[in-house]
Amino acid sequence: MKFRHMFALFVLVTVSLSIFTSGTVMAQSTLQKVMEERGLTEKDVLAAAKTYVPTGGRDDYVVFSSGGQSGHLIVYGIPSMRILKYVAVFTPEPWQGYGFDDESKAILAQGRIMGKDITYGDTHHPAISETDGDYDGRYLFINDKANPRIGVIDLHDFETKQIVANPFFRSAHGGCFVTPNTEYVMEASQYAAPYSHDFVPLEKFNDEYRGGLTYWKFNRETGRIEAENSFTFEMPPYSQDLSDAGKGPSYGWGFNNSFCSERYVGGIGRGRPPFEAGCSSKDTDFLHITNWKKAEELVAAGKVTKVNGAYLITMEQAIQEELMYLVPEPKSPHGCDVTPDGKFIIVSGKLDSHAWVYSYEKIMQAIADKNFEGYDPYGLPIIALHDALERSVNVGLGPLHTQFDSEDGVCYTSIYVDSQITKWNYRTGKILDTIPIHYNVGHLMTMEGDSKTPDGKYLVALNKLSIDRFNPVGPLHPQNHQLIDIRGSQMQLLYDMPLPLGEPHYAVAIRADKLHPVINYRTGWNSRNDERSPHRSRAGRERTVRNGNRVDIYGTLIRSHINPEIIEVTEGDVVSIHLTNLERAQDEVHGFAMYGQNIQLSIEPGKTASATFTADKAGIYPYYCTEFCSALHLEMQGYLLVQPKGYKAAEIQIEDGTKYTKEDYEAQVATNIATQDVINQVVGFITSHNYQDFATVVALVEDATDQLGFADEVKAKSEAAAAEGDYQNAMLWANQWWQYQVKTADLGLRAKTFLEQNGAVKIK
Ligand code: RUQ
Ligand code: CUA
Repeated sequence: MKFRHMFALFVLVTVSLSIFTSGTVMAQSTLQKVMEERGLTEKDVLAAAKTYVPTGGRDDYVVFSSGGQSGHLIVYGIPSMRILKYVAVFTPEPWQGYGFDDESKAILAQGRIMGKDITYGDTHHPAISETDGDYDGRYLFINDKANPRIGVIDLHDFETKQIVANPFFRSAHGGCFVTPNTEYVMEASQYAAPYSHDFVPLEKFNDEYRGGLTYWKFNRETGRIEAENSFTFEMPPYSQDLSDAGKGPSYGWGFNNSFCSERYVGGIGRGRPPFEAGCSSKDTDFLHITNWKKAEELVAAGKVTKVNGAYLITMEQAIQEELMYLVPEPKSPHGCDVTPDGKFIIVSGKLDSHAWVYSYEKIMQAIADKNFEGYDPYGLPIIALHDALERSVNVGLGPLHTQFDSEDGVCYTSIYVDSQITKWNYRTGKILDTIPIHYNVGHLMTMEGDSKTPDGKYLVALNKLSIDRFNPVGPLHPQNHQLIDIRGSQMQLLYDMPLPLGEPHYAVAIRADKLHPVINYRTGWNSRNDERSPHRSRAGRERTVRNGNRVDIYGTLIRSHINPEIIEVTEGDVVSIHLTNLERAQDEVHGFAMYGQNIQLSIEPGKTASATFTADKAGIYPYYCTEFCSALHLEMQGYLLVQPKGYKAAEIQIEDGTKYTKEDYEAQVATNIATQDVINQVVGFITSHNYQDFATVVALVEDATDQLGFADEVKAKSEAAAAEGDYQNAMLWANQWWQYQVKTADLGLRAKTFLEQNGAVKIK
């Protein structure tokens, strides 16, 4: 700590003022005043300038970070470090309605373990889909270590589409890592357990407990994992740890490090030394090397049998077919990172100070020569360390993970015990730079840093502890992501970002221009499975269908009303409310919350979402829209009336609280006519410009046209009532006519502003 303070002081006094010599004297003095007032150094200001994204600006990279135990995914931008979204994966998330609408409940149900709902996840490693070894921005995968599951997120809308649970494992740490064309998603087990779901005593650990590595088959067309075409390598009960897929020359192979190859079973309570003692007593563990390409051919040829309903390549078969090999790894290793050129695999010795660089070429040579130093207790061939190793490099005490720079050979390793990042060259073994980190760093991430062509530029240290960094908020501190500039020869710390969610183990960063998410859905869309919803409805087609005690309500949402506004059911009915958002305009989301039923939906433009519940208690249940969607958002409301069994409706009519006259009606009509003039002017502006070239505006115009159509319908109703001298209803319908006009004008003005700001040209 002392050293770090001195270092900061040193920088403070030595950095020259030269960077501020340009610009006006005025600006300079203002800047200096702010610096004085806030106690900022020039180094601080430079760091701020490197991370600041001016209002309205966008980030160059988008990060997908594990949300740790929250079971979510955290999305943020670089260099600004602004959080953009949490994507719910394994855990309900109310804002997005995830785990509240029937559609997403079905996704979460895919992740049940032995029939139980698991509503958290211990997420560790997100992976972006790849094409030819580069991030393609289409899909994202993330694992749950505690309950071996994988979530599949489609980046066209940033929603979770699928959860698969591993048929063999009881925990899975070494996922998700994808093969270069996302043929497979790798998931390795961690804590060995019997493959059967039965009780097997610990005494049978060596014989019946197993580790393993699953290659989940991914179908790019459907965007789903195909459990039926996936296969698992049975592995010894060593704790398989992290994985990575070969690329370039090593394409077709996968690599996993491991620890506790001692196969030690602790038991403090039984008087035995704990796991940690027995699991780190040997000098070496094993790097597992698997040939997935050849395994895939065996599966296709029908040579692999299914266990627990899934393909299992037994160790016996792997040995026979020459699919799996081991190489010793020193010192309770961690990390397993294939270099961008696919020629080397870097594993760190967690309990010493070396990173071990294995040569793929040497490994293949040993395999070709059948040059093995022996066999493990299960008969797996072991390649001698000196036959596989390219070099070992002293990078600092407790090295963990390695990421890569755009510059050939340059890489960065997180050093847990020494709390630093070491920049070094895996081709020469030279140490290039180090930077201290606050405090223990786990993973680290460079931009597109585990793809075939890393961008480098920035590095984020994902720190395990954040003592002294932020305003205190109690014993549980936020997590800390530290942004480091790696563009120069020396690394420079720019920014600390507190993350108040879980332990975000790993993150991946993709160039922002590779992501092309949609802004709305086709009307009537089930976003959770990406199909048209059978429960969709359209304007004017809202209806209630009763079948015994089942009631289905097919409703719609549009600024600023929910249709239906009154729902009547009988105590004991099973009620499904299906709501379609009729809007198309960007960000015009409606929510739907109801008293006492644990219902909160998020219905984005075009989406259809459903909520099913039993109306088990008679009573009055207000519901409303939860997004401030328009000036009359608070009026976007309704009542569910749960009537007691045998209830007879009263004969009385609803009496309006306010009475209207002919004069009220005429005044409203005058307002409406004036409003129509404004609309006409806006429409004139839009149609005289090339608005068709702007998808955002086209969507706004479509919504506006809808609203104007509704205005015409109720205008007719208003006039009909007036013709009969019913000024009460004439006035109410005239007011609704005006509401539609206001929404039309609002949409039109948004479209006009957009055109003005985005350089639309006059065409007529
Ligand atoms: S690993 S503890 Cu990613 Cu360093 Cu999970
Ligand atoms: Cu819709 Cu508020």
